[in-house]
This record gives sequence, structure tokens and C-alpha cells, in this order.
Amino acid sequence: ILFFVSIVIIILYRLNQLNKNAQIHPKHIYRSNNQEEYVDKNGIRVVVGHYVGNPIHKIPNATYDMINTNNFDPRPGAGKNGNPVVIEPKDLLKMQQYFQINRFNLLASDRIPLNRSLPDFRRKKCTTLFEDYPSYPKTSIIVVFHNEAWSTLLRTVWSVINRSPPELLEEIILVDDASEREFLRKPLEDYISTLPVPTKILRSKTRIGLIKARLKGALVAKGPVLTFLDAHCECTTGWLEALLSVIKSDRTAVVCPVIDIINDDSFAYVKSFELHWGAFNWNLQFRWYTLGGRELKQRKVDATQPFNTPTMAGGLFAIDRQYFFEMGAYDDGMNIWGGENLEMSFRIWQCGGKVQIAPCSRVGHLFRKSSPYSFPGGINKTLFSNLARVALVWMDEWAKFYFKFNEPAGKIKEEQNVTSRLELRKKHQCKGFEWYLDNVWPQHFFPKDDRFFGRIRNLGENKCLIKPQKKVVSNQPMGIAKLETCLGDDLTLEMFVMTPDGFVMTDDSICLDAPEKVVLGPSKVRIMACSGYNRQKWIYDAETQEILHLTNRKCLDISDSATFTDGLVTTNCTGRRTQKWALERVAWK
Ligand code: UD2
Ligand code: MN
Repeated sequence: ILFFVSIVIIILYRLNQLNKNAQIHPKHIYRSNNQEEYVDKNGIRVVVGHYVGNPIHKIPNATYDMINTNNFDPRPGAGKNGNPVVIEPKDLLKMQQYFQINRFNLLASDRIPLNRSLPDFRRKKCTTLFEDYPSYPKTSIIVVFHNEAWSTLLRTVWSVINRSPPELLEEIILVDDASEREFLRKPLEDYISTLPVPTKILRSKTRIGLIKARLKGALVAKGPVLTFLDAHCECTTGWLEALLSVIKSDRTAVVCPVIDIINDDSFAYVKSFELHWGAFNWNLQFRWYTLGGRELKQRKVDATQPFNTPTMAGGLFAIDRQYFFEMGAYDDGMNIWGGENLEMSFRIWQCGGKVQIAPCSRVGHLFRKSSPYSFPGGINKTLFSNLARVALVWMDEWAKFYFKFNEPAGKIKEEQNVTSRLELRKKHQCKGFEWYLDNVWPQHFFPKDDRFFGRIRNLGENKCLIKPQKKVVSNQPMGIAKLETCLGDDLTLEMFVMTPDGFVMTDDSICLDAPEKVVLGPSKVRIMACSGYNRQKWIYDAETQEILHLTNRKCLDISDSATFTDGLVTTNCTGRRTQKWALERVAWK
């Protein structure tokens, strides 16, 4: 009897387990904020996630074998035409184990053939614009990697080979930044020796980071143009011609493709939003924001022409090789990851070049929610040192602004030796950061002398306008304009800028916004993506202390509706106390 009871218990237990596994939804682990990290006995950094909402499901670590073996196992047709890959319920647990290794769905990636087809999202006109491509300069493709997966790395390489005119490919240079995986050594060397385009691997024995790794590649490159890609990209038809054509006509242009999205869960190739350019927030984090007015206008005339962008994302761009070195290549005082994209963007713009996006060039990039590798020296120290260097060399007095609101960077700024970079800036007689803000990014939200910067306090309630916290698409928060108890001096949540045009803006390019026309009653005021339209223009009357909407001519006020607590409205100006505001300047220089 005992025997049978045990058997029944075991069967029930197994069924229960299977059932649990089947219920695991692929989205669960990576959305988890409950992650543990440790270094295992082989010195490999492992991340363990927990299923959200169900602590019973602890995900087993990726095993040593999973991490160190090449598990590439292509299935015909998987991911075809950029379609998502579906993992059967029975493999979901395994999938989550593999996910930890590179922080993307490695199991899905390993099932997609290296030469999968992709959709062509270009405008029709793009297909006829580059027929003179044989006259374009040739390029070396440079891909740096650290512990990249076989399938993503080689799909990057094959997408280059399959979708670039061979006449334009000088060579492919892979730079291995001290990867630990066995399959990235001899097996990779053997594999690339069979490729139809000359391909070489450079190795760094020690971890030098992506900036120095790219420099290493650039130094041996023979092509007149350097084209950089991350190690998990997929290029689509026409991508290279559209980049090289810009450089052919202007050697001082640094050109980026439109970056589409390879989904980290499904590996679907997803079209990205077109009307974006690259900029950055007060913490010097790269951000996509809505295109500036001048560029929008230009797009309406011809949406296939390259347009200016204040900064580049960093990973995907082409540049004339001689120009790259003439202009100071990269700052080799920067380590591991981060900041080099802003450094190069500021430098190129301030020293007479331009950074552009070529809309006929589309390349997919695998965007991840977290970084899979270690940061020797610590992630914060590394990143803040790199950003401190950017600020010290290129941002003039706005460096003070950055350091004031980013203390960890401020603390290590003295350790940075940027003498040679400052000399470079002098040698090229580069313009200042103010010129850059005024001319390259007039829509910026940095505190120039011509505008108010500080706290906006309501005198009726003695509370301050606050930046909404909810993040929506493209990382721009938005929401109903609200007041909070006013905080200390250095709290960026309460800092606003009022531009001479009347925009009340804050970090992340969000603006105070109300309807242009109001017939009856109060109308809600929101804080949302700056659009440049009149609905976001305000007038501050220092005498009456009212904040007046430019077009609806009503006053900014606190709603007295019970269902709309603390939300702001525009309503008829009556002179009541809640319509009075103090603009309190905050000093930062
Ligand atoms: C973005 C850029 C990336 C770089 C970075 C800031 C895009 C699409 N990507 O982050 O190119 O500019 O911002 O620095 O614009 N790598 C190394 N050694 C290291 C770390 C990374 O070789 O120590 C490689 C890595 O394998 C990858 C590339 O550098 O091929 C970029 O790293 P990432 O993919 O983690 O950066 P990403 O896309 O988050
Ligand atoms: Mn990347």
C-alpha cells in the first residue's frame, strides 16, 4: 500500500510541476525587478530571476554547459521575414534559463537561420535613389563583441554579406573584447575563414571595453569608410548604399541608419517610429525625442533625405576613416561602455561636422532591458567617469549643471585627466556648447541664461509643479499636471525651464500643455511630449503673478473639482490666490 501511495504522490507531484511549467509566461521573468546576481564557480556572472507574482517558480540558473556551448540549432523558416519565434510551452523553462545568459531570448535566436529574410520598411523612392552606388567609397565593417551569442553575432555578419553590394565591402573586422566562451575562439575562426567576404578577428586578451575595442578595429581597417555595428544587428536591403552616399557627398557627415527593433523576447523585426531623433536628458542619458521643427519640415518635402540629429545612439554609424582619425577618433580615456556616443556627437557638431540619420538605411538592433556583462570597476564608476569626461571637455558651464544634479559624477570629476581632449578641441577651434544648443538642438530643455530655471510655486496652496513619474513610450513621462509639497534645492523633479517662446519644459522634453481653445469651464492641463505647438505656450505676468495660456487666454489654476484632486486646469482669470504663481530661480553655476 505504501508503495502505491508513494507512486500516486510522485505522479501527482510531477503533474503539478508540469502544470506549473506550462503556466509560465515568457514575459514573467524579465519584467521582474526581483533579480539576484552572483558569480558562479566558473567565474561566470549569473542572474537569477523570479517569476513575478509567484515566488514558488524560481528559475534554475543557466548551467555551465548552456553558457559555454554553442547551441545554435536553426529550424527552417523560423523568424522568416522578421516574424516572431514562438517557443512551445514545454520549452519555456529552458527558454528562461537561456535568457539569463545574454539577457535576450537566446533559445529563440538559436532557432532562427543566419540568413533569415527581413521586411523592407523603406519608402518606395529609396529603392531608386542609389543606382550610382558603384561610385561610392568602400567600407570596412567593424563589429566589437564581448561574450556575444553565436547566432546573433553571425546573423549580424550574414545580414551584412547578404544585403550589401559586394563592391562596397572592403572587409569585416570582428573585435573580440576578451570573451570567455570557447565557441568564440577556434570554432569562430574556422567559421569565418569560409565566408565570402574577407573577415578577420582581432582579440583583446584583457577586457578593454567597446570604445577601445572599436579603436583597435579602426586602426587596422583598410576601407576609406568605417561602418560600426553592434554584434546583434540585422541589416536590411539598401542599408549600406544609403549611408555611403551621404559620406561620398560630404566627408564630414557621420551617418546613422534608422534603428529598427529586434524584439528581445520573440526576435520579431519591428519597425521603429520614424519621426524621432537622438538627444539626451539632464543625466546625459541618450533619448529618442520627436524631431525638431526644421527637420520635420524638411521631411515633409522629401522623407528620403538625410536629416540632422543632435546625437547618435552610438552603435551603428558610418564615418570617413581619415575624418574619424583627424577629429580625434574616440576618447581613449573612456572605459567599457557608455558616453562615447554623446562625446562623438558633441565633438563632431562643435568642430564643424554633422551627425545625420539616413532614412533609407534601416538596421535592426536587439534592444535589451538590462546589460548581461560585468563592468570591471563597477557600472556606476565606469559610466559616471565616461560622462564626466564628456561634460568636462565639451559642455562648458553646463558641465556644472550636470555635476550639480549628478553627484556621483561630480565626485569623480577631479580624477579625470582630459588635457589631451581639451587640446584637441582647441586645435580644431571647436564651437561652444551654447552654440550647439542654439543651432543643433534649439528645442533643448537646458537652462540657458535667456530663460527661467527653477521651481514653480503655487501661492494659494504653497505647493510646487512636479514632473510626472509615469514612463510611457520612448521613456518620456507624461500625465496630468500636478502639485506636490515643494522639496529641497537639488530635486530635479521640481525643476522647470520657461523658454523665451513660452514653453514650460522640463527634463526628458516634456511640456506643460492645454487645449488651444476653450469654450466653457476649466480644462485639464497636462505635462506631455513637447510638440512646439501653441497649445504649449504660456505667458508669465510678473505683476499679477498669473501664468496665462497664450491662445486660450485663461489662467493656470488648481482645479476645485473634487474628482480631480491636485490636477491643474486653465480657467477664467479671477485674481484668486490659486492663480498666483512664483517662479523661484535655482542657481546652478
Ligand atoms: C548603446 C549602443 C552601443 C554603445 C552604447 C553606449 C546602439 C544600438 N547601441 O548601447 O553601441 O554606443 O550605447 O556605450 O546604439 N561590448 C564590448 N565590450 C564591452 C561592452 C560591450 O565589446 O565591454 C560590445 C557588445 O558586445 C556590443 C557593443 O559593444 O556589441 C555595444 O554594447 P551593448 O549592446 O551592450 O550596448 P547597447 O546596445 O545597450
Ligand atoms: Mn547593443
